[in-house]
Amino acid sequence: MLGATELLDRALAGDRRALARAISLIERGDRALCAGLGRLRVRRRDGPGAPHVVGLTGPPGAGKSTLADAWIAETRAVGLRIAVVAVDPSSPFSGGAILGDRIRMERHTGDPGVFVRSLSARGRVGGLSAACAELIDLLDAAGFDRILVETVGVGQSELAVMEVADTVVVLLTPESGDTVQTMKAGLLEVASVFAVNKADRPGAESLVRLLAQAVALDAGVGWVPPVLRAVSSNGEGVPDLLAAASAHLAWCVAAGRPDWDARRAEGRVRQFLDLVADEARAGARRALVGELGADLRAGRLDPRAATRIWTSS
Ligand SMILES: Nc1nc2c(ncn2[C@@H]2O[C@H](COP(=O)(O)OP(=O)(O)OP(=O)(O)O)[C@@H](O)[C@H]2O)c(=O)[nH]1
Ligand SMILES: [Mg+2]
Repeated sequence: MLGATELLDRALAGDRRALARAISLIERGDRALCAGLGRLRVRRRDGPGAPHVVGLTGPPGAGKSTLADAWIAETRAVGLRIAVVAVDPSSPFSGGAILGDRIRMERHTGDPGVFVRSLSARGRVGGLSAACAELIDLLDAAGFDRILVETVGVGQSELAVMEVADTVVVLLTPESGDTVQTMKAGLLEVASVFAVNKADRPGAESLVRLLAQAVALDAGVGWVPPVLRAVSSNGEGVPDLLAAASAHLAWCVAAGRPDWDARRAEGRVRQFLDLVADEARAGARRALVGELGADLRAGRLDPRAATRIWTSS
């Protein structure tokens, strides 16, 4: 077995199997490997853009993976290297959606400028946002120019993952009208760009209007998210989405990066909290093999009392 340092060296030198293995270790929160990540030359620490990290979020089946596939093609057409991370927030009991993603992006396998990988956080309570931030550091150090992070839904865990992105594309479909009504504030908070996908179906125009109105009402002095339409399955509108994402990045830089810095700051705080949760869980597991565990199992201690004893020890 390779040590963490050698594994990372190989991954950075372009060895894909080493990269895949390193990512598996990140998923498990391997201490030696994650410590090694801290020593990498991560370009993003100096500012946004290299690599440009784009979060792609939206309801199940909105066409995120289809868009990611088209995004890869556009990016390769201009010679840039791109990595796609499909974050799998499902519990180990309900997983499985990822296989479809793999198959969908299969036409790019064999292209050394493309790397596609799913990420789950099995065994890490702190979960996905810390693992995702660590993975992005690794892909950054490995020299990818663009990193696309696909997550399903627009809830708390997805927001956490989105804090690692420079630019967030919220992908909706003509069927998403109700979601937009109920989640309007949350969507506006997270979106850098709105994309109404499946614009080949009826109802796209009215959703575009609804979103445009919501954006206009919310518009302040900062970045105003454009509302675009796309048909990811045939690539229509995809170049405009890439252009809008690049424009958002350029705005972040030109405006003294207020948006970018705020996201990064929240992301760092959340990553810290996640890592503390991981550590606490590991510590508590160790405590279970001793007297505390025996008393808990025998019913001499209730879980809350055991928690008090463990946290004060
Ligand atoms: N008509 C139409 N169908 C589309 C379009 N984009 C994607 N689809 C189809 O929508 C279905 C779901 O697409 P995916 O790309 O898997 O969607 P997803 O958002 O990644 O789904 P999850 O990862 O499961 O949340 C597939 O059958 C696609 O072929 C589009 O622009 N128009
Ligand atoms: Mg998908």
